[in-house]
Amino acid sequence: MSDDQEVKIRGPLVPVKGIPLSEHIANHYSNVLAFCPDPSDLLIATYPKAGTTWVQETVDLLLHNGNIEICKRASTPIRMPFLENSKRPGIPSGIDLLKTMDPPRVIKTHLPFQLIPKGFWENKCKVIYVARNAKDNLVSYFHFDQMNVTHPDPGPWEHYVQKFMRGQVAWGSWYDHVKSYWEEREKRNILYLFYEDMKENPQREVERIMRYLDLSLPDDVISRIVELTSFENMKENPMANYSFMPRCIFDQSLCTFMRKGQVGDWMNHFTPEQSAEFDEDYQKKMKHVYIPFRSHF
Ligand code: PPS
Repeated sequence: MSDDQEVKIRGPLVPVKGIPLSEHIANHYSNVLAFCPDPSDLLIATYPKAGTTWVQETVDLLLHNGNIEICKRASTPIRMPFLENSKRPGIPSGIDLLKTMDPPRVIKTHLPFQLIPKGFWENKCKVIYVARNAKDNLVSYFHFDQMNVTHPDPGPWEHYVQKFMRGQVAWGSWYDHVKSYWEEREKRNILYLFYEDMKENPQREVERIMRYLDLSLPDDVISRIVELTSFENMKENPMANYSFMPRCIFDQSLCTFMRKGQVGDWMNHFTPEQSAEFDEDYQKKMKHVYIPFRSHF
């Protein structure tokens, strides 16, 4: 069977321990669960569309002293394997790729806390979690689900808002995801970042990541990393902008992966009525925990 034939267009979501995942990921989850990381491995965990690629690029540059040529050695998912992803055209499964790499490795995941292989916690791996305010995250996911033709069709905007609120999208409920890592962050030494903080003051956030990784880089290198990881520069970087993904997975003629990179784009999508309904539902779902999200500056 060729790689192309393995890709199911608009495939269904299949629950794993109650979390809806793409079928190809759900079918291979037992391999993921059996994965045991090295204590030196770093996990970058996010709900989809929260700023994963941005933090991945930042971390890779920090680990390579801001050297962009080294960071262009391969595309993002080859440099930093996507833990739960199965084999895709031109990209081995995350697990197979990890077997070819020596620790320390940087690993991406969208799995909620309860689906993470427990070796990450037993081995006290460092974990960076990035969260993005719910409304912008939803807007970004809506566009992504149009462009990622392996995900279920997002349908019209007003239906998608309801699906997101019910957690009926790949990797499940945004609310449960952000809460699960928030509640564990101190016990597990998780660095919990916000997309909005990175937009507001990228220098400060790059330095936070640097300190978490026990690195110490001079100011000019930090400034260079901030510049190299700007939205504009990453949009033009073929190793970070997912232009390498075949059209049978990401059809970027529908929407580019590097779409807008803004805080507050939700205001261009939600009607006042939708926003009010969303906020009321949000208060109920988030009432037991305060996470300092900002949906505009
Ligand atoms: S994925 O598919 O889950 O890994 O996507 P992810 O990388 O988490 O999120 C993609 C969104 O992040 C935006 N992005 C950035 N914003 C600001 N600065 C930089 N450097 C940057 N890189 C990626 C990207 O544009 C997506 O957001 P939207 O709102 O759709 O533009």
